[in-house]
Amino acid sequence: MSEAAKEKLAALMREHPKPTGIILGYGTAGFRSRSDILPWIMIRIGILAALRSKVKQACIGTMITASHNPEHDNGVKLIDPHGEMLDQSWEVFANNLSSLDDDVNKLWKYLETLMAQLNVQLHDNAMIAIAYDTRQSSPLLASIVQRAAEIFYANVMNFELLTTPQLHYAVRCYNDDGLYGHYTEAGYFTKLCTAFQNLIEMTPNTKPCETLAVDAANGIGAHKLTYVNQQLPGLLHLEIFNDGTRGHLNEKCGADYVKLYQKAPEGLPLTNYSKYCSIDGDADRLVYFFMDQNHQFRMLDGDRFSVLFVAFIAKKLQEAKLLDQVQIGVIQTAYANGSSTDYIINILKVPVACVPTGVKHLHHKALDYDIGIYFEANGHGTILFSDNVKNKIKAAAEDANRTEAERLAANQLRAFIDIINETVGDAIADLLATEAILSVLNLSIEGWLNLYTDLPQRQLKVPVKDRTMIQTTDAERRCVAPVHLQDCIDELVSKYPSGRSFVRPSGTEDIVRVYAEAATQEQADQLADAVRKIVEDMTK
Ligand code: 16G
Ligand code: ZN
Repeated sequence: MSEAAKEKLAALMREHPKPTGIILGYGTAGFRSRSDILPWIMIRIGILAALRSKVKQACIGTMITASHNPEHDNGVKLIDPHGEMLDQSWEVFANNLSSLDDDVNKLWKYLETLMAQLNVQLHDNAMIAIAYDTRQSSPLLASIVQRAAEIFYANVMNFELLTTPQLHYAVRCYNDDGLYGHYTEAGYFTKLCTAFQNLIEMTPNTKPCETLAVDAANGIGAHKLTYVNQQLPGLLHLEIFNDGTRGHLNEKCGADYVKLYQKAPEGLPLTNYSKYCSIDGDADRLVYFFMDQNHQFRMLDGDRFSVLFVAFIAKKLQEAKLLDQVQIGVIQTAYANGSSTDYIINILKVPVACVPTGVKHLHHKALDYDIGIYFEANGHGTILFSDNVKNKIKAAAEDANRTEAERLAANQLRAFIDIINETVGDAIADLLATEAILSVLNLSIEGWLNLYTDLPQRQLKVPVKDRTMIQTTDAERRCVAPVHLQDCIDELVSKYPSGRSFVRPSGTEDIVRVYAEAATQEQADQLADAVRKIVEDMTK
């Protein structure tokens, strides 16, 4: 391999040395840490992105963000050719590169072996798309990724400020030769907003969208949502708060804060609007909320989007006379409120699959259906439509032998599909989809909330000596270690009407999480507390 490339790499490593003793693993959120200790890992990520691109002969995305974490954190993750998350088999290469110290000869030797194994050459073409959120540390980290990738002969497109889902979308479009849309930011907004406009305008008697107050978490979404207002005058109006001009990123605001503390964010007036939503720092999570007649805070989380989206899709498939030809499925995790699962199975008659926590598990399972709808309770989710179902809907919309009502329903579905960002959960796309459905179904936010009543629930964090002592099975719903822990949980749960509880080790923090739900809040709290005590006892 080229000595010149190796020398450039050595120079870059000297500029951004790896701090001694640091260990960073590529997890569900990629590499994430305090931003000041991240520059060295950006060198490794830039190289890995270039190699992945050479192997796949496609553009690979590199998103720099720490999502809902505080401003001083940052992170990076790779995006695969179809806009999905990096294939799990490559996480080990990421971890190997991360564990290597700053010895350019050793690193180079590892890379030579890896390239031989992957059957690629230093000079092979590569294309990388980089973007970042609003954190101060982001531009520097992006420039390091770029320089490292260029040493490995990658062409780099730096989109600079984008939401995470916008970059996923751009990568998909770029590699699909425009079939999914145009890969620029203008292409993204044109696709989503045109589809929104079409859906509203083709539907008779829609309910006008009331102004939606948005808590933008002082992050990237604040900049981007202004395009929605520009593109949909008279159709949708967003009043944007926490736009980064005053408050700090994700501080006492944003979707994660609202979901976790089950309370309204700071920084917006709670009396002036009929409905509100919060997105997170990189705009891939969304939750809605409003103040009810008794001035109580009411939240609509990820489970509610699943229910709303599946209700709309099933209704339109039925109207288009396509329902019996299409397999719909909803994918949830153990955190989904039991009432939402019951409603989807028993009222909407749609099957529900449960998978372990983490977007990659939900996304993967959603591929099993013609239409796979997935949301984590935290507000991250999207819908996957198979090519087969897209073709069926298109054919129905254009079939002159069908009634006007059938064709309208098929056309509504076609427009709806184009609002959705199928690559990954997208707060902007999910917001547009939600507003469109509420308008088309003539549903108020109270009407949406009243579809079913959540079971009261409680979540606790339990610090333990070693969280790996807890091992789970059955999509994290049951414990297999320590022995007898599950028996004890079962016994406790049996004492509570509508009781359910599970424990799992966190993948992102050094704690064990306890979840409990029951018929009343008091009972959910009691059950959670009782389970916490057993966990503490059994992990001493
Ligand atoms: C990560 C996951 C998220 C999951 C959360 C659980 C992705 C992109 N993100 O943020 O889906 O809900 O971890 O965290 O997969 P926990 O393991 O600490 O409960
Ligand atoms: Zn996020």
